[in-house]
Amino acid sequence: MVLRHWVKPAGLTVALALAVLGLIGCSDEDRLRSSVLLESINQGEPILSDVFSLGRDIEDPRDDTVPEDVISVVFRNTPLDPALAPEPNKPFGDVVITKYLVEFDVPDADLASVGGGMYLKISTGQTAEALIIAMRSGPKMLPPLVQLIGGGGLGEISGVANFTFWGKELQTDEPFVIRASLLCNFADFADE
Ligand SMILES: [Ca+2]
Ligand SMILES: [Ca+2]
Repeated sequence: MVLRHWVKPAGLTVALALAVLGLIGCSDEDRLRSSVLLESINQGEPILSDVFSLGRDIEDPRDDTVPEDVISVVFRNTPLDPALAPEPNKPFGDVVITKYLVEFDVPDADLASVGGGMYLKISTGQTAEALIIAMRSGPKMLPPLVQLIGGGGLGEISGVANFTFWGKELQTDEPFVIRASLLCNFADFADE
């Protein structure tokens, strides 16, 4: 029975090479009905996390902020068995991403993870994009990131952001997990 073998927890994994565009791997058990891939994350670019922004008016301190980092994630839902040929919005093969977590691996910095619920439906054969918060402002107000403020982009701290997305197939509730990693550079990057 196809439904029984649709997907297994952690059966689908995706990894992005650090700072390398695109997909480098994904497990594909041929008995699975659909393959859910993280097609791109932050357009394949490292996250450039500005620890302080002068805002729209660089002269006026009243709109200065410690910004959150919001990035784009694009998932693709591909039917693995062409004979099955499920169609969008038909009973089978649609998936939904329901939760995500970002954990940071940054030398000499213990940065709080970020995550929460989300709802992104990806119909079979389709792609779908969501914007997620990859980094909150709070950790930027604490050492060591706060010490980068005013550095003019010279001081920089680099690490890795590890993403986990949890999802399920809508009709069967079969769960899956997708993981990816991306370089993340923190600095007081120049403001326009
Ligand atoms: Ca300003
Ligand atoms: Ca800045």
